[in-house]
Amino acid sequence: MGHTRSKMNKNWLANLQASMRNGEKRFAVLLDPDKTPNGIELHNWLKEIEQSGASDILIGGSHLSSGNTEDLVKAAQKQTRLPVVLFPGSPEQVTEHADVLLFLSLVSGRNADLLIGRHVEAAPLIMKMDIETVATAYLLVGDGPLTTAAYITQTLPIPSAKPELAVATASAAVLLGMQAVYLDAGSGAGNSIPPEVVSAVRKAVDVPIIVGGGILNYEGIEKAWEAGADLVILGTVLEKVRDFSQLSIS
Ligand code: 1GP
Repeated sequence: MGHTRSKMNKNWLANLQASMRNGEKRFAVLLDPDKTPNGIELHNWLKEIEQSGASDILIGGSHLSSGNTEDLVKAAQKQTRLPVVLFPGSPEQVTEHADVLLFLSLVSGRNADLLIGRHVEAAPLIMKMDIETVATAYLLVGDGPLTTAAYITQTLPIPSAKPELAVATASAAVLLGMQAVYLDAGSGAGNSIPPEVVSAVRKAVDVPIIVGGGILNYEGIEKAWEAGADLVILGTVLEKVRDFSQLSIS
C-alpha cells in the first residue's frame, strides 16, 4: 500500500526557502540506483530513511551503469512520504515520477555540454512533465584525489582554499537566476567541503545552499549546517553499511 503524499512536496523549493528562513536545518539521503538494493531490502532501507529524520530522498548519480532510476524513484514515492528529488547526472535519468528535479548546471566547470547542452536536449521533454524544477548551480569543490564527478564531467573543481572563487561562481549563478546552490566535494570525496567555503557562499547569496560529498557522520552534518548549509547530503557512507547508528561514531 502506498501512502497519501503530502501536497507540500509540490512546493519543494518554497519549503526549502522556508526552512532556510526559519533556521530549520535539513539532511537528505542520496540513493545511487547502481548501489541500492531491490525488493524487501530496499523496502526496509526506505523505511529506515523515513524514520531517520531525513527530510528528502535524492536519487541520481554522475555515472550510472546498471541501476534503473525510474524504478527507484517509483519505489521511494510509493514507500515513503518524503519528497523524492531527482539529482540527474544525465538527461536519461529524468523521470516525471519524482517530486522535483534539480535542473543542474555545472557552473564550476567550463564544459558547455554540462552548462547548457544537455539542458537543451532534456528541456522539450521536461516541459511536458508535471514536475517541479529548480534551477540549481552545481559547484564541484575540492583538491583531493580525483572524484568520479570530476572525471566524468572532465572539469576542474574549484580549489578548496579559494572560497572567493566559489563566491564569485555562486554569485554569477544567482545573477543568472539560479534558485539554489549545490556545493559538492563529489561522491566519496576524501575531504568534504571546507566550512570556510560554505560560510563564504552563505554570506554572498540568499538562495538555499545544498552541501554534499565526503560527509561521514552527524558531526560533519552539524559542521556544514553551522557554516550555513540548509540541506546536507549523505550518500556513500550509507551505501556501504545501511545503518544510521554508524553516523554517531566520529
Ligand atoms: C555526491 O553530494 C553527494 O554528489 C553525496 O556525496 O556520496 O560522498 O556522501 P557522498
